Amino acid sequence: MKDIEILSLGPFYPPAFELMEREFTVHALWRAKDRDAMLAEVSGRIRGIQAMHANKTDAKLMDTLPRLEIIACFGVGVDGVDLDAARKRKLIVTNTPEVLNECVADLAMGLTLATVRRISLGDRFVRAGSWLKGPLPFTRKVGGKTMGILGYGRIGKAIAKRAEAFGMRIVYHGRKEQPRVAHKYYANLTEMARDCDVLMAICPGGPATRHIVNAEVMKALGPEGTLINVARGSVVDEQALVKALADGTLGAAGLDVFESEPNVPEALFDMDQVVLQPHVASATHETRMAMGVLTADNLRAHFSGRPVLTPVA
Ligand code: NAP
Ligand code: 8YV
Repeated sequence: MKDIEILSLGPFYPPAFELMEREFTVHALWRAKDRDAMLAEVSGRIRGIQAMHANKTDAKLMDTLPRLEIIACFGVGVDGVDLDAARKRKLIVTNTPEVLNECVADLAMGLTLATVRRISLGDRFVRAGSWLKGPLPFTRKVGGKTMGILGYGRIGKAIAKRAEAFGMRIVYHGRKEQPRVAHKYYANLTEMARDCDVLMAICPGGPATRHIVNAEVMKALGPEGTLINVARGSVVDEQALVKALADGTLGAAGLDVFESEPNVPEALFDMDQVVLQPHVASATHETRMAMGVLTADNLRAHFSGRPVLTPVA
């Protein structure tokens, strides 16, 4: 397949990336000293794009690549791709669903425990020698509490399984009630936030969910409530979040994603009720390898004339 030329917009797990590079002729835009010069040189030959979620794959880029057939995303979230523009140009878009469910759910549950039980604070407390002066203040129990899942999809369901094993009750919100799901459904996110202790955001990013977790939702979650965001930074109004945490309107937050990654509001750094992660929910060797292999499998399938494995509808 070396005659097939692929434009890579962002690097993914190196061992998997090398496999893709061995198979196709890959032009890595992120390695180029002069990106415009590289694009001008290769644009007429590019038949596939490989993109990360943070790479903007818009109509303008699509129009500079006249032979483009497929956009293969490394990641399940495709909020970086202008899907309408891709559809209009009859481009195939693929992502990497399912293979990351377990690791993302592990981190989501880990963040829940770390935030509610103040595990990072306890670690800092011991290291600073503060234990010698007295005990850490009590925290809250996780079991018996309600987790409201915003986005009860593939990953949301894997999180629910874990939370139930910790004795939590599950409720969920999405655009529609799901058939054959026993958990209570809320059509209104604020109402669900009012009734739950932990609000777990794991829906897609993009314009439809931008700031869906706003000041009103945080107020409804309340001073004893915890927000966990493993979805996208855009899903949460970050300014409102900082304010709600600072004035105690919202109790605590565990965050893997941010509005302007890798920039994180500095106001969060000094807050003991906050646990921060650098967008690593899927970042294990095993899962990143599986995501990379699936990205390349989709490209291979398409260029062999077979249907891609995981098309984005
Ligand atoms: P999925 O199976 O498609 O599930 C998405 C869920 O979100 C569905 O239950 C859907 O329900 C709900 N949803 C969609 N649009 C919504 C809206 N406008 N308002 C409310 N709910 C909405 O996707 P998934 O594989 O679980 O992945 C979910 C997202 O997790 C990804 O898109 C990505 O942004 C994020 N993610 C983050 C990481 C990380 O590293 N932190 C890793 C992987 C994924 P309805 O259709 O009923 O609305
Ligand atoms: C990755 C993710 O960090 O799959 C997603 O949607 O957010 C993560 O698994 C990201 O896709 C890397 O581009």
